[in-house]
Amino acid sequence: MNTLTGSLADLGWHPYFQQQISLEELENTVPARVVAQHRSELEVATENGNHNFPVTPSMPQITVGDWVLLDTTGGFVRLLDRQSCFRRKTAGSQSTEQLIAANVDTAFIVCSLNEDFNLNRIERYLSLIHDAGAEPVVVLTKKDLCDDYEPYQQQVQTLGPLLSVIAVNALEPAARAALLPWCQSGRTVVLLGSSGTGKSTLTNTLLQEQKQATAAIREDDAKGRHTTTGRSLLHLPEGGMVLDTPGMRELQLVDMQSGVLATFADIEELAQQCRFTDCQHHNEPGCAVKAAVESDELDERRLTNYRKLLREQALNAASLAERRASDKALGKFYKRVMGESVKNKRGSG
Ligand SMILES: Nc1nc2c(ncn2[C@@H]2O[C@H](COP(=O)(O)OP(=O)(O)O)[C@@H](O)[C@H]2O)c(=O)[nH]1
Ligand SMILES: [Mg+2]
Ligand SMILES: [Zn+2]
Repeated sequence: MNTLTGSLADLGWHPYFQQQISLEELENTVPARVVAQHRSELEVATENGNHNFPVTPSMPQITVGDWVLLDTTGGFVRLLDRQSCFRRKTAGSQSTEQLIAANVDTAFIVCSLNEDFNLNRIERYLSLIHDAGAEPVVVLTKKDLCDDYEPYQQQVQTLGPLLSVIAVNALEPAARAALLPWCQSGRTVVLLGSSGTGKSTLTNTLLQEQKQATAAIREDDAKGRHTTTGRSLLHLPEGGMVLDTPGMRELQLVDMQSGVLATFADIEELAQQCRFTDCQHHNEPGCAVKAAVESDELDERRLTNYRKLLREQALNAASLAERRASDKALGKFYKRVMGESVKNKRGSG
């Protein structure tokens, strides 16, 4: 195995990816990181600079942050297994899942210290991040517009004793200093959060450059406008990479029971002490979860949200499975019809 060069490592190349490459591939292919999605092309970064290659129907679903192998002419060879992957159910009733980003080390949950502040929403993002396999950091923005931010910070901290919670003014260089530990060389960060919370502002502060368009907030409803459209991985001066995302209005969880359970590990632990192993924590005798709510050890809001997110992900997982099954059946049908038409052509020809 060859040693990691500085620039590949800078792009986020880890032994995890190196291990997936055969000796033959090592000689005949080039690793490339997907840094942007254009209309019908993917932009990749390699040790020898960036270039684009076209997306074809035979390719697997590829997203920003993915590692791919290219042949010597720059053609797609294969997608490498992901170390982490962010997915969500697409907006609307259609049961399809969308990949948001891959191979991300840290996700900043960006939430402003105004009307946007919402513990339920933070728990939703935590579930997504735990499921993806990344480390969450809660970044509370607009500290300068908040009279007393500490109570908010403490509320977020109740979601997990080990959770990093940082309050910043995203417009100030101090925000950059506070977030630098997660932005070192070879690390990849994604910014998640509602529109108008300051993700693009933070990105610019981290880049020390006004690269991302930001929106002035409408004072009346504390909501920003959608200004970030494309998604691309940007290089930070420190060597890390950052992905700004547009606000996702409807962040539906999909098939991520493990993410929800990890986010609510405290409830899972309490549930171990319930008298019945299948306790639903409603009115069963000997319910340790209900007892914790009554003694104020557990926030009732948290229990309610835990139930809601579990239900939602189960529902979405089921509709997605149904969709996958019907896609598969449709695929088989097409294959059969196509096969028959080929046979017919042969027969008539
Ligand atoms: N005062 C103040 N304004 C902020 C802060 N963070 C963001 N903003 C403003 O909030 C608006 C929305 O920010 P933007 O970065 O576009 O949000 P995004 O939709 O999450 O990318 C912009 O006008 C920013 O200048 C902050 O910490 N303090
Ligand atoms: Mg933005
Ligand atoms: Zn119980």
